Amino acid sequence: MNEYSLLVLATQYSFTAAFAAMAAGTLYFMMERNNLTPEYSPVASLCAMVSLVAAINYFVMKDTVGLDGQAASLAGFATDYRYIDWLITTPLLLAVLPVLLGRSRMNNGMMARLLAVDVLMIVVGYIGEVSINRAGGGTMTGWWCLLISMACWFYILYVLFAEIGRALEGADSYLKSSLGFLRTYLVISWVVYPLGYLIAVLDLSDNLLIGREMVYCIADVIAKVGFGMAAVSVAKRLSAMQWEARS
Ligand code: RET
Repeated sequence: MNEYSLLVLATQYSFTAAFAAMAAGTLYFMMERNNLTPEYSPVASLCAMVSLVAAINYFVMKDTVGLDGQAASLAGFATDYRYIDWLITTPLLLAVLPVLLGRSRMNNGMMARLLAVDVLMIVVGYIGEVSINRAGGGTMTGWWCLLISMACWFYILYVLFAEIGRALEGADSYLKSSLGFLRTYLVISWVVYPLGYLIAVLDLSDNLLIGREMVYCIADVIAKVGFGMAAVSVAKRLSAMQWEARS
């Protein structure tokens, strides 16, 4: 039981690394905010909020996982922290796309529906994960929650691709291609999360459950700081286009 494991050690350190990346991201987004027009500055504000919330959560999480290469230390980690983080950050991340799309192109409560369904997806996923953790393996509740949460995820995909796709018809070609890129980035970077849940509900090996935490740390940086950097660079270009059109 007291066996030293490199996988455990790397996973433990990945929490500290993710904390540092989120903190650096926050500083970057706050500074970039000054380079945007008022219409697009919320993009940088949203990204800074996302990385700040994550930095705070990682600051707390890193102190609960230990740094000793012992699986027993990592076992004390509460997945609940992750869900608290996702509950706050995923709606903020999703809100970036409608802001870039522009108020005039948004339709009947697109933003509100996106955010509500996203929150439902995370809350239901949390209920499932808690039931799995309590039972120490897959449960019926866990499977039902997966099903409902996946349905929410598909609804989000529908809004991102069908509705935003329609809203982009006739839009400027740069806006079309950059939003197309950002939504694809978002979808791909979010796929990791339901896969991590599957590892728990299928009750796969302990090493996979440990590795899952390291993958989540990396995925979080890609989905938050990486996505934010791409979104801010789009917002900068759109801001420059606005300035040019005005001068
Ligand atoms: C759950 C439960 C199982 C089904 C699905 C899920 C989706 C989770 C997602 C999380 C995204 C998190 C991000 C965090 C950091 O930036 C809740 C695991 C579909 C999509 C992007």
